[in-house]
Amino acid sequence: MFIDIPGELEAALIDLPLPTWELDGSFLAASTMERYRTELAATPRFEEIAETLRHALIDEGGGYAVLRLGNLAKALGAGDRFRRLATGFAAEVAVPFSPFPRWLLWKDIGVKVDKDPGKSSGIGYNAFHMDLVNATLPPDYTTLLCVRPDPLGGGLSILSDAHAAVGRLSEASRALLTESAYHYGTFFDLHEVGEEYKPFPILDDSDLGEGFVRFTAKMLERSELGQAHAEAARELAEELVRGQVSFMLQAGDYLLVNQRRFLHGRQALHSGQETVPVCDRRLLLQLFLRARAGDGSAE
Ligand SMILES: O=C(O)CCC(=O)C(=O)O
Ligand SMILES: [Fe+2]
Repeated sequence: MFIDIPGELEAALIDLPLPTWELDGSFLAASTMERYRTELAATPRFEEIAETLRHALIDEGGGYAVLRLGNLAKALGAGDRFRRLATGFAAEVAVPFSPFPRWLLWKDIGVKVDKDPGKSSGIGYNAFHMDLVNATLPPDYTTLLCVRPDPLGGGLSILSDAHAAVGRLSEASRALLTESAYHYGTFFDLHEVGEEYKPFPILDDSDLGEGFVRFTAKMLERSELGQAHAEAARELAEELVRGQVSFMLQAGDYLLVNQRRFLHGRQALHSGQETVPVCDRRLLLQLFLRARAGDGSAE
C-alpha cells in the first residue's frame, strides 16, 4: 500500500514550523504530539492522508503502508525538519517511543560490512522477523524511513502477512508453534517493551488472526531448537516467503508495519558494499510505535 502526498499538502508541509520534539521518558511527550497535531491538522488534506494511513495499517487484510515523502526529503534534506514531519505522521498512528536508551526516538540503520550479514545493518539477507521478538510486549509498529537506498541497487524490502502464512500450515505444525519452545537473541537495557520472554510460543493458544506471531526466521540458524519445533518454524518461514511482497524503498519513503499483522525483512544488499564510502551507503532510520489503549490494535 503506497500513499502519495498531494502536492498542495507537500507545499504546506515544507513550510510548516514544527518545533523540536520533547520526550517523556522513552515516549514522545504528549505536549509535542498535541502541538504537531494542531499544526498538521491545519494543512490541506492532512486529515485525509492520516486516515488513509491508519486504515492501511489497521483494516482487515492490511498491515503495512509506505508513505511517499520523497519530495519532502528533497526539499528539506534528511535532518531534523524532515524527521519532525515523519514523527508527526507516525504520531497519527500510535505513540512514538525508543526502547533503546542510546537512541532518542530515531535509530540509524546503516551498512556495516563486518557485521553478522543477516542482522540489522548487515549486508546479507535479513530474514522474516518481528522486531523485539523476545520481549513480552514488542512494539505494536515498527517503522523505517529511507534516507538512502543501496546505491548498488540491492536491499529490496520484504513483507508477509503472518496470519495468512499461519493459516496455510497443518494443524500439527500450528500446535507445535503454540508451545513455549522458542527463544532468540539477548535482552539488555530495553525500555517499555516488558520483560524478556524466554522461551516463548510463536502463536497464542488460538490464533484468531490477531495478536503477534512471535517469529523470527533468524532463530532457525541462531537458536538451538528441538527438532519438531524447528521443523514447524521452518514451515512457517517457507510460507512467509511464499506469501511475500517485495519492493525497493526510495529516498524519503516511510514504511510502517503493524507487527500484529505483518512480518518484515530485507533482501541482501548488492555485492561490493566495501567499495562504497560509508557516507554513500544505504541508510534507514527506525522508529517504534506503541498503540494507544483502546484503538483496536492493542491487546
Ligand atoms: O534494512 C532493512 O530494510 C530492515 C532492517 C530491519 O528490519 C531491522 O533492523 O530490524
Ligand atoms: Fe526489523
